[in-house]
Amino acid sequence: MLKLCGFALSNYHNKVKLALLEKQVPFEEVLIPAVREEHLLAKSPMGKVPFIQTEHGALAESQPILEYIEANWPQHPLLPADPWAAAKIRELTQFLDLHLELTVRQLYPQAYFGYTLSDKFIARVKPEMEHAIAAFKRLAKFAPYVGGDRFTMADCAAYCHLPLVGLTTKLMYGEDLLAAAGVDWKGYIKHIDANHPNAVKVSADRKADQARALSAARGEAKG
Ligand SMILES: N[C@@H](CCC(=O)N[C@@H](CS)C(=O)NCC(=O)O)C(=O)O
Repeated sequence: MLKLCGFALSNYHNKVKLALLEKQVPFEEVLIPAVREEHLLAKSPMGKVPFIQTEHGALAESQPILEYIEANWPQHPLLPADPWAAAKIRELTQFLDLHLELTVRQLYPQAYFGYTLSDKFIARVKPEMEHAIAAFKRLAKFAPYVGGDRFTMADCAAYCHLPLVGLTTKLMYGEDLLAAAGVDWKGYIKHIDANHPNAVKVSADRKADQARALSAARGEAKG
């Protein structure tokens, strides 16, 4: 059986977990707090979660993992059948990971893990965030799903990343930059929660893991 390895606080772990649950792919969740040891680095060379273990071997990076799952288990598709429509969903999914999440991630060390970033650095990230959010608004549909009228892999990413963008910018700039740009991400999350019990489960597992993961990370920050 496929194994999903990582920890429940991770938005990328949860992106894959939500996809597996929505597609009803049987899997075992193997909770590991970090990827440091050699045998784990052999499976996820950047030391990141999630990675999956399959009959063929290990695979890291959430997006190729989602693509593999979609190709191998076509039931409950997370991509439209039409190649152009599918490419647009992939574009949005990559946009969420690469531009929104990776940009806001630069702020996590101070927002959540007890590190101090320079004021100059924090100020520099703000226009990067605003630029990415303005661009995201041009792509996202929220009709009612992020890519249109169906739940897709873009929702797996959006459901896990958008709250982090909103909450982190609120913590760091005193203002939720997503909401300030007119993105009703809270309404979106409510809609997903109301219609996708699997998402509610992913969130509940994340909340349960929060205390453990944050205290471990803060311990590391103090050295
Ligand atoms: N591009 C990766 C990003 C994964 C990622 O950043 N994972 C974080 C948790 S959300 C992680 O493993 N952080 C621990 C570390 O970097 O040591 C993916 O899509 O899977």
